[in-house]
Amino acid sequence: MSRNKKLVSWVNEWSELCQPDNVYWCNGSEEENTRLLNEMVASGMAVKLDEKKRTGSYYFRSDPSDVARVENRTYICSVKEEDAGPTNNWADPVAMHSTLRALYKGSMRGRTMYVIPFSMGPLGSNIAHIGVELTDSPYVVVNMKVMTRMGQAVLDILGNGDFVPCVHSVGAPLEPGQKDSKWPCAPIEKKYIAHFPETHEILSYGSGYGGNALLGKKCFALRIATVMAKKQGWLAEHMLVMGITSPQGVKKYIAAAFPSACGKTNLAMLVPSIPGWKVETVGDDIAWMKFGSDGRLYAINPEAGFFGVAPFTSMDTNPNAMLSARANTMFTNTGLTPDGDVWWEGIGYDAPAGTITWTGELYDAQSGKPAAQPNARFSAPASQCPSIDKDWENPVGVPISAILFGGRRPSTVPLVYQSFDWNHGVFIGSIVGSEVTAAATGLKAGVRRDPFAMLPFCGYNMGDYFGHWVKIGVSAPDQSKLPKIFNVNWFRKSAEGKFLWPGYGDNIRVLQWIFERVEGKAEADETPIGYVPKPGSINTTGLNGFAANMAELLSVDHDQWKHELDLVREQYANFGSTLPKELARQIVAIEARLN
Ligand code: SAT
Ligand code: MN
Repeated sequence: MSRNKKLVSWVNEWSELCQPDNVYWCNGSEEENTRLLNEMVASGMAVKLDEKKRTGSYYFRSDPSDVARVENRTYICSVKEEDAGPTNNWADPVAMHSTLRALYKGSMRGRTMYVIPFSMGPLGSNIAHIGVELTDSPYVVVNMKVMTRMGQAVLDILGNGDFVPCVHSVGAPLEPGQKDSKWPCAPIEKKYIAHFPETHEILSYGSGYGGNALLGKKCFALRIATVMAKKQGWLAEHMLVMGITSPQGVKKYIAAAFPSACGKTNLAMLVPSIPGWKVETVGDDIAWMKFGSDGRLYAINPEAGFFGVAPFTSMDTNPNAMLSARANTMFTNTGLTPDGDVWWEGIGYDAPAGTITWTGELYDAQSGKPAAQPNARFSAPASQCPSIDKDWENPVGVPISAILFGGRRPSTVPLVYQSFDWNHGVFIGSIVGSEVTAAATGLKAGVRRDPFAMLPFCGYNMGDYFGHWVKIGVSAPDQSKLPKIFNVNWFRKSAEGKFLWPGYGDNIRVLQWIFERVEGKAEADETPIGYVPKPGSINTTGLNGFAANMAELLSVDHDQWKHELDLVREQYANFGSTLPKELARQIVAIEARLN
């Protein structure tokens, strides 16, 4: 319990509306966690994995309709529609409140309402913020325990202070005597993930899965936090944070944003292919950044765990993620082996006979039906990651020397280039995108833009968000200490459609160039689009066949870039008058340099 009057009356108000059988305040203890897990095993919602193979780990299968975030049911409910901007679904806050209140009425009948106090960021850090989530899902409680710092310690720090109010219900009340389903949830047309930027409130209804239900993650640490950050002059970003140490023992931290399916978790935990270099992990998904008293930009990872995609994670592609998930991990929608372990496509070995799929059928490799849902996840404590950085919980954060953007671009975009200055870097962030083929997705072929990899995660008008980035550059206490901004593209292909760059551990070679640029050492050519490595300035020792591709990897084709700028103009037109003039000017300047 808490003496925080606002908190207590808010909990009372919601329990009166949702009518749970009980209200339980989570203390965050091991005993509490074990009891909830045992209850879920008893009810059939969870399977305890083999204690020797996966100590303290559990397996869950979601309803087949509830496997990912639901962007078309995700709303920004600002008072004014234009404050949500052209890239968000807007809904009127008063109307959304009344729709949701009708749904929440009695929605927790037959269930317990859990009160989860949680901190995004190390307890007591001045970059951290506190939220409280009400939920009727014990699955959410045990996952929040992995993904955040939660429980009594958070209430102690909160005192009478302010918190971000988060309400979650799976939207499946139980009538007396009614048997619960293994994964209760509501049908898609009743799912709502609603954010209220003016009051910082989050209301989530109908889904039990990931970012729809673990409200500290995308809902708070990105959508609501972007709103707080704009007001307060800091940055809430969809970025990994990693430390890189050179063979000389010099260490620098970088933050990096990529759209989904570009290997962000793999990069955060990279195992370098060249001797002497070391990579350490601060976070794999979200960064909160504020200027420190020395004028540098400091980042914390607001999360305490990794909510990683399981399929195609293996000891080859990401040993550090595999080792993070070897114990005390929650698995959702992977396959389940007969000896009490998990299995997924691309894990690096064949499925043992008798493996059961995420839909509960016997796995048959010939059937074409995967054992793991493609978005199957592991929630693993970050502290278990072999590459975890010693300062990952430092309340001060880590000083950021460089910011990277990137996407999947088979053509046009070189392996790496550096912006001329901060605003040019903001431009680079604003045009991030991945190329999609019509065949693969049923969408229009072309570059799907995902500015700053924040398209589904910015809680306000994206044009104003660009403006906030411009302002951060202007308001920096010391311009010379701003991080340098780069774009990387591991996915460039030859005319024959072959990848020109090996990726994975060899990406350290590009990080080395970036590291040396920050030190003022590595050489670059000034091109119309930015500073591109001089031939020979990227370490290709031991790269074998790929070394011959360097010229093509680093080439800047003027015609392709003129076309790119036409596409950027189209993209920018959506933002109307909210597009900062500093960005519009970038197009003009690059075009002039191309001619
Ligand atoms: O389900 S989450 O939003 O937490 C994960 C993701 O979409 O990247
Ligand atoms: Mn993410």
